[in-house]
Amino acid sequence: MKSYPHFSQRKVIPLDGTWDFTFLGNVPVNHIDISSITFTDKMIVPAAYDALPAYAGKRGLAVYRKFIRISPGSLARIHFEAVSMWCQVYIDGINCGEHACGYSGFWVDLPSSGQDIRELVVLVDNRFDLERIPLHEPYFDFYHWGGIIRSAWLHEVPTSFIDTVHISVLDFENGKINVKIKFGGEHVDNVPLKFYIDDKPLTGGNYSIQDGIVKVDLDVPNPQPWSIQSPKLYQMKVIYLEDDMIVRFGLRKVETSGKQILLNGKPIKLLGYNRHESHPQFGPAVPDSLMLADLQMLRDLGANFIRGSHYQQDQRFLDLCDEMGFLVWEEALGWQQLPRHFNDTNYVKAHFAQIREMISTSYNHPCVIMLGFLNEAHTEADSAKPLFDETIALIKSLDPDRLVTYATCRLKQDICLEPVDVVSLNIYPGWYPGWGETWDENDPSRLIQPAMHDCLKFLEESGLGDRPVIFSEIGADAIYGWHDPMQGHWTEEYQAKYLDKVCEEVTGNENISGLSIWQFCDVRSAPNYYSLHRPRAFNNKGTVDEYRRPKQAYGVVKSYFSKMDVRK
Ligand code: ADA
Repeated sequence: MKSYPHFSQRKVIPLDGTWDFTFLGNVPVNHIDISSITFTDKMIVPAAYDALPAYAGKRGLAVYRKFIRISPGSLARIHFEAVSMWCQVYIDGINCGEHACGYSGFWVDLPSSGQDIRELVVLVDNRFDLERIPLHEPYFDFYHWGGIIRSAWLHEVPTSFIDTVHISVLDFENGKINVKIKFGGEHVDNVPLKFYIDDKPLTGGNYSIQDGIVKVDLDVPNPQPWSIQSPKLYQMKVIYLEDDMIVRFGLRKVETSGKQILLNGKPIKLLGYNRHESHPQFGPAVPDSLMLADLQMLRDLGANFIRGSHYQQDQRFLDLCDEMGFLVWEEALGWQQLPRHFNDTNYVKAHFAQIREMISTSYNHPCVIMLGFLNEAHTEADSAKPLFDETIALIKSLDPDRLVTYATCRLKQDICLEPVDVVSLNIYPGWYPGWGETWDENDPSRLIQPAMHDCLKFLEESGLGDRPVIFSEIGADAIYGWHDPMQGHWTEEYQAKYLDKVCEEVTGNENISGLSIWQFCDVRSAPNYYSLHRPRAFNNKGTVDEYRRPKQAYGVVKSYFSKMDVRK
């Protein structure tokens, strides 16, 4: 499934499929002689090589090769939708660039050549290396895979070409939009452009370029809003001589009013789940059909909201959310970052780069209503505040029509919350200690609702009660198929009881604007000592297991969410 943008004139060739492959293992990246590599295997793109039994658990340097045909003398660039965790791209032995964030899309420009058959080699590394790959840490509670895990595309472009088309909705009811086109390649002062909506001509003319950008206000004919129950989407095609780009957008507005989140001017309660991109067979490189199956289950549960934890989402998934009417919180890669990160220039540079990539890549999705970052970072630390303030300011400047938030698990010590639009709380009363449980406890789920009330009271008293609050993570592990009369931790019964209390509170309390249960499905976690808390080295808090088999809690959540009818 080709995610947007699409192209009707530009020559775009898919690079998915079989590549030559070899796994070099634990070798230094800066002493690789590309010309002397022997390719001993094959690999599929997209795929995570370490999700395949032959390379399961292996960490090291892998090398991919594919011979590609590029029209002699033409300019070409490759769009990698995601390579995990680090890569370096070579064409005919020439280093064309590298990238280090396993879930973020990026482009690599290729030098032109008189040859038509070109040798494309990609070094891919899934080892942890804070110098080269500062955004990935081995302590995160999800597995870090290796490979060209999302699709790659070869684009042949003219000397001056369309780089991005971003659509901002100025007035969703009357269909007023602003189209911002960024150009790449040779500098030009003005450009002839034609605009089409759903293939019908809208307007055209010569436009002067300011700082490589053209901005045009346009009116969408007979505008219909995008909503959960009626997710109306439009295609905008921009033609620039022999180049073009087709993006898809929806007319919708998201804002807050006091404690409420409004979609198209109406209050909405967000009810749903955190979802990792993960499956035992595929790792993070899940097929389209699994994405659809997950969304069909979430729709069956009555959910309208998905937090894409904890990294940039697959564009195919966001396209499906646009089409099926889901609201999404997308966030940049992060998990409990520490002061050593906040004070590390290398880390901070990579952090802002991935924020920019995320915003540019997902800009046109109506489903994305909230942007987050740095999940559960140590926001009690003084050194966190400047980074959080700067990050929130950057997001607001680049993407002013979306809500900004981050998930905190340290509310009472958090010093960074002031600028957020929505307060998002990750709490685990009744599961992890620290919420008033006692050793002779026989039902820690009794602690859940008091803890939620305590958070709300704290927010009121600390001046943060003036905006929406959502519980962005709350849940309990259950081993699929484990039933026990004691109904203690790890049983399906305890998880069902736990989520019954969570959903009862959220659906019955008008001061709570949303919930994303942790989590939709069980996912593979880090294979280190942390696994002592992770039976099977999985995070088992899924309402379905890793094969999407429903646990007892599924029926409980479905009964509450469906009663709220938040998909109407
Ligand atoms: C944190 C974290 C999640 C997961 C969860 C858990 O809230 O954000 O990724 O690790 O805890 O299951 O403990």
